[in-house]
Amino acid sequence: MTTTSTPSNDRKAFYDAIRQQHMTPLWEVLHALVPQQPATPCAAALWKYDQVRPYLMQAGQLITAEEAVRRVLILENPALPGQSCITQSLYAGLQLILPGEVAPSHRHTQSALRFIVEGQGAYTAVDGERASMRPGDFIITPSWTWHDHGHEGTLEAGEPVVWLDGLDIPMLRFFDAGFAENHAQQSQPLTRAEGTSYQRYGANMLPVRYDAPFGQTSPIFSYPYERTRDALHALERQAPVDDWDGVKLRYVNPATGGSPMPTMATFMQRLPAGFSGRPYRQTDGAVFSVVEGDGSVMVERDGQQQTFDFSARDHFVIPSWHTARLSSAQGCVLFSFSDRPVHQALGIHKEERLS
Ligand code: 1HN
Repeated sequence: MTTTSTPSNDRKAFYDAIRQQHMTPLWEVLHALVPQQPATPCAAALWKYDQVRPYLMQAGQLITAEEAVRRVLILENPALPGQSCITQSLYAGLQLILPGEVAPSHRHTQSALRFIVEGQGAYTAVDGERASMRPGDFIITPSWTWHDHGHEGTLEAGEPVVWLDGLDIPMLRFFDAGFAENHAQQSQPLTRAEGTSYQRYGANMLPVRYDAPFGQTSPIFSYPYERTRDALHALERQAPVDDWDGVKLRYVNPATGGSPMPTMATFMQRLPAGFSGRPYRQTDGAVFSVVEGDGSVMVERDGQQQTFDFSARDHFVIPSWHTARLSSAQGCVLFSFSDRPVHQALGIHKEERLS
């Protein structure tokens, strides 16, 4: 933490004396503790998929999913090395599963989201029900639910499957509220047919005696891309396009209208061809996965400006209170997630739409 001035020798002697009592003077750190505006240590960053993918495949040669438990390359914020986080509150990583593999069953209090980046043939099982993974699908692992992943393809005919993991790990670490345990079996027993949850909760209807199987978390744990994509494309043709966001929808917990998980909000947006967005900033740092098409994002803070050109399967992070401006010549679709529900629950969320 920076101090505003260099303390005199008698003050320094005083600070040394009170340090023995585990005390420290507030006036040396007050400005840093209560900044005039968010002063995140995070940096904006971009991971190009064509540079990342060869390393993921190399990881596939070096270690099995079973040995690794989860074969993931963490997307570490370049300004926070060694902290396993992409923002101060969020974790992100790219996970690989190969044909025939199983990532063993476990559960933890951290909530997780999966956003499928490439490949066919893999599934995740959550609380006794499987969900097949297809590119663009958004899948949830609610807090404290058993989950394992697998790939049903064969080595000859199967393809690698890669997804983005987003977890609230840094938040649970901050609150010292993390618990975890392993399942006795590699793959948990299945108790429901695939699709049961979607039929129960995903048809704009709910069971008459709604039972909130995952507490505050959405009872739908797989949101297939096809429906989202159709909605975005139809809205682009039929409805006004927002000058900042293009066509942007948020995923919901159908039982509450709130975010799918208590700690993380998720979004999908379409930037039409020729879109040149206006600048905005928000307190919730956001992680993006590029689903289709290409574009660019201009990110600025304290007069420092960077432009990232992105294409399908690239990932980028826009930290808190960085001004962002999205554009796309050919059109694109972007998935994103952030810690917005926590800001909103605390009454501290702030957003500015600039001109
Ligand atoms: C985890 O359980 C998964 O289930 C992925 O796929 C990433 C990172 C840290 C802790 C648990 C998964 C994780 C994780």
